[in-house]
Amino acid sequence: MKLSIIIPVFNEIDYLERFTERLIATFNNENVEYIIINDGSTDGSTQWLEKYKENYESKNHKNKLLLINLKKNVGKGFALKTGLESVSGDYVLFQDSDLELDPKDSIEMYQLIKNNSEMNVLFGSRFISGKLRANRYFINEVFVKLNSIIFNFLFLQSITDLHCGTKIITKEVIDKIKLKINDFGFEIDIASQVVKNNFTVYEFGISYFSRSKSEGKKITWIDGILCYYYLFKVRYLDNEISVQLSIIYSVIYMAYVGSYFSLGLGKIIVVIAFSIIGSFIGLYKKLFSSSIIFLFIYFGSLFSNGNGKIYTVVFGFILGIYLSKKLSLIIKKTTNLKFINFFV
Ligand SMILES: Nc1nc2c(ncn2[C@@H]2O[C@H](COP(=O)(O)OP(=O)(O)O)[C@@H](O)[C@H]2O)c(=O)[nH]1
Ligand SMILES: [Mg+2]
Repeated sequence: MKLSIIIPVFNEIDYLERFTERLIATFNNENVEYIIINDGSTDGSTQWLEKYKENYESKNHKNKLLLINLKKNVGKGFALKTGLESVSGDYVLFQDSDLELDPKDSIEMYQLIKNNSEMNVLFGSRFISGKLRANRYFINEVFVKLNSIIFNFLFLQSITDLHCGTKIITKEVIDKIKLKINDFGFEIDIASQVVKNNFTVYEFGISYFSRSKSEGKKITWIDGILCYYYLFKVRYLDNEISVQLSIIYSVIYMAYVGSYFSLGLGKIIVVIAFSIIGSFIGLYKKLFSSSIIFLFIYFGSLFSNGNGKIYTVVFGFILGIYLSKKLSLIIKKTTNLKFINFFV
């Protein structure tokens, strides 16, 4: 078994010495390869790393060290993707180079995933650890938790730390997913792809020692705002056409159904809530199933008047979900026409 460790570096001159020492000491006895992606550093990290590599190679270590110098700074996601192109191990570890996250935790994670063949994806989490932890930033913490909740809501998952840099994934999974986001949205990209491909995300508690901007932290509030676009993108834009169509279709009819309830400001809120429900129906039900649900909502609306209507509509909705599932199963069993998958 071999582990490929991908290490993004951007202007980390203050940490590189301590970081590399700790990393090598930790993984020395394992079969690993180090892939350092230096993403256009301008603070002397480049020269330091080149010298370090020379020195490392002169000592005849059994583990290979690869240094990739990118000319211009593109972003953490791009650097990690570049690193992935050179991977030759069975497992890939993403390891930040800033000592906020400890390589000692990463090797514990590696032992775990190596010894559990059913595990393909192991994410580090700073929130379930019982390990040493020093986070001095209230706002950062709130956003990490909030984004994790939004991600979980959108993908029906239960991940505790969406933005943790430490992750181990088998090469097999890496080969199945296609990463697209170049900046700090990388973590959202990888989590969403893993989940969309039906791999189970395991989590392991790791320690955390936060650093400040003046100590070198690069992530900014702009990255924070971009996260919401990325969350929307990975859930609602990066889908097959059949799913895109059913999302549009069910958002429209659910907004229409919602517009029948209450008045004024209340009405707007109801329409928004119904549209969100519609977007979920679109994600999980294709055009045929979605239409069955719509039909039953319509039937429900015929059976009563005034405020009581909501109950029969909800009943129709639930019945529609149940029957659409049954019907889809029957249709899928009785036919093997390919185009059916587009609708059912
Ligand atoms: N390649 C690359 N790495 C980056 C960039 N920005 C940050 N990093 C690296 O990504 C890791 C995490 O960066 P940091 O600013 O601490 O963000 P956080 O830990 O995600 O909050 C560190 O190892 C940085 O050197 C970038 O633009 N390119
Ligand atoms: Mg960091």
